Amino acid sequence: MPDLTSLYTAILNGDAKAATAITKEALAENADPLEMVNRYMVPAMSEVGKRFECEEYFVPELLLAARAMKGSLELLRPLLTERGSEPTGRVVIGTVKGDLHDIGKNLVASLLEGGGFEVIDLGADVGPERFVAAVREKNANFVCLSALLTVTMPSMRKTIEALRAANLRDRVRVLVGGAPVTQQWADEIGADGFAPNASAAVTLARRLAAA
Ligand code: B1M
Repeated sequence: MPDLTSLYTAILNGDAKAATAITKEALAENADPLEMVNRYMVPAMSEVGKRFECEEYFVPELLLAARAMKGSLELLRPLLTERGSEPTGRVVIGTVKGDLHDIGKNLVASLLEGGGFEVIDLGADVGPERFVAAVREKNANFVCLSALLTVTMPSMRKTIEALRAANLRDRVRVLVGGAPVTQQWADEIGADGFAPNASAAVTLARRLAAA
């Protein structure tokens, strides 16, 4: 694995052009895409968050870093989603209502695809009624909810309640995740599981699919 500190720095600086070039180079040198994500790209976004918190960075810097991260992820996506032919399960995924953060959710979606799941990605700012409609239409057996803001976490509970009201709750496993989400929160809102990161989400979904 080449030293990709420059990828970390490019994302931190919001330099999408450099991030894309470094990603291409690394892939040409057979770097492991998942290791690139976990060792360099996710830590860069965490540092962006820390700088935002201490007012060293503001929303424009967040947007630039997100653009750089997304550009690199787009190149890695085909490698992260490679899988065999038989789907392990069908997942409806989305970031909950009021929340526009979609980078982590996209990563979870890619790894789930790579882990053998068929994934229906509803995007960000998804209301409970859209999750309900998608589960019904697509006959999904998993729902993955992402939230990055503490103020949007209650939308997770509302989505679970909406699934219950539509008599779909027993048909699906609901998994939750996102930076402010915890196992305790998952238990409190009646979710079936919590995953702290994308790889853990795949492990959990596979375990539940096999149960
Ligand atoms: Co925002 N933002 N943001 N932001 N942003 C955070 C989340 C924040 C923690 C920054 C901070 O203060 N340190 C803070 C939230 C504070 C809080 O609620 N406690 C915050 C804020 C305040 C805001 C705004 C309100 C800022 C403003 O406008 N004043 C605003 C809100 C907009 C809205 O959503 N309505 C806002 C906007 C934005 C941007 C649009 C500029 C941009 C998002 C761009 C995009 O996503 N397209 C942005 C960014 C980039 C961030 C930070 C810096 C990085 C998020 C990220 O992409 N991380 C973030 C700081 C941080 O998280 N430390 C921050 C990388 C990503 C790979 O990690 O998303 O955690 P993450 O996903 C992980 C796991 O959490 C897990 O797996 C993923 C991969 O391992 N996971 C799941 C995620 N979803 C899962 C679902 C699952 C399982 C696992 O299902 C089973």
